[in-house]
Amino acid sequence: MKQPTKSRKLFAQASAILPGGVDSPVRAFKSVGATPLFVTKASGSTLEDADGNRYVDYVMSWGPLIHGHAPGGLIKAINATARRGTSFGAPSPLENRLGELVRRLVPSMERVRFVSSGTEATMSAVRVARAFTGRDRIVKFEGCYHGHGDAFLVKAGSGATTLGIPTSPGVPAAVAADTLNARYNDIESVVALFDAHPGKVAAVIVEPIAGNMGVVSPAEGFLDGLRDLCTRHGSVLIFDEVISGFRASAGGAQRLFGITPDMTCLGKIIGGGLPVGAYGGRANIMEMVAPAGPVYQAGTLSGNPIAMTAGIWALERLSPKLYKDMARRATILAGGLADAARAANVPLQVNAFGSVLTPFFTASPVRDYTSALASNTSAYATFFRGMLNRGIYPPPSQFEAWFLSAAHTDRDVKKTIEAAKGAMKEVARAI
Ligand code: KE4
Repeated sequence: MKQPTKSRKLFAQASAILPGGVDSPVRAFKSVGATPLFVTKASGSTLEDADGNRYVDYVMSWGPLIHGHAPGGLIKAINATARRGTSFGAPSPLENRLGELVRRLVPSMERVRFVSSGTEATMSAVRVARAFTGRDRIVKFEGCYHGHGDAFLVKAGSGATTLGIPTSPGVPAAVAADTLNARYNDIESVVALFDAHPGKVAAVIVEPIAGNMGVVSPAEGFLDGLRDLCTRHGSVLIFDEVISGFRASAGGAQRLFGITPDMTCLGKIIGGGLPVGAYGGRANIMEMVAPAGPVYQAGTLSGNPIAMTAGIWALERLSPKLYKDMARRATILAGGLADAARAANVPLQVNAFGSVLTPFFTASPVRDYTSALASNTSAYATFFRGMLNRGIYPPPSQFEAWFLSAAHTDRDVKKTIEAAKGAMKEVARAI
């Protein structure tokens, strides 16, 4: 690999323009002790940086690129739409088309509203749930991340945890007071909150498969328990499927687990790599949203035709074979990482679910935020740098998910496992 000279120069320049030199904190490589690589192009499963180094990519834009980087058909479809106009600020048939696709794949979403990010989707869903129930409190889970809306930046996961600011300054105490944190996979902690705040909980928002403390699967009965509690207390159950939507299955985690939330938030894959988020759910809840109802939410580029085109292209190509192939490769990769750690005598737990996985540098199983936080983040940083030097690009944080795609090959996985054998030896020397 060539020295990242150009990336270093670009980062110095960016740091004088953008706070921390990036437009999203987790990209800054702050927790992995390296200079962020400036990417100039990508194709399939490969990223290329400004210095011409190529990597097998497991960030995949943090999840949207289930079909890989820049598939030919997607580029063609986007070009065709762009030639007819890039943004109308008016309804277009493309929104109907993507809306129909979403409803077919996620039938619980009887009505859908498109926005431009996962954050907009979750913020709006919570506002609607509060209006629908006339209540203010929300229950979320320590270590889950629902975007950067004020209500969610209380013990939040993803970059907030990576940077050690799970509860962000700037969130008014009054707002934080309405956010109640429970423990993931601990239904009793949710019962306790409902008991302590009778008749006050508007919604429970949960990542049905957690991805933002690293990958943590729901324990047996956990999601069913949330469904029962919300039904019993008249609270809205919101599945934040920004990661798991169209990723865990074509119908998301809710189809896989057979649980129907009242509302669902989507992002990432729904835009095929372009900015699209969506929220939706039961018609009688979504009819609250302006202009059908009184709850205001709007967006200049919501339903943007080019973004809709990319989303339609991505969702029309979700097939059983796609999920089977990705899961098979993810299982081989998870096993290879575990074997490499064992051979180097490095404590490692690998959590995997379908096409996502996280190697946690800890000896005990990771089932929630507390056990995830027990991971040795400096070991992860050493591992990350070792993988980068061997042409593999994992997420620059212990508390994120690795994503596979249709573009990842057996050869990619083999190369990654080989690289991990070397990187794990470096970890063993460092810890
Ligand atoms: P965006 O606003 O970043 O599109 O979506 C927010 C969001 C909401 N819900 C879940 C479950 C999410 O994972 C996210 C965003 N995920 C992070 C990565 N874990 C985005 C990467 C970043 O912040 O740069």
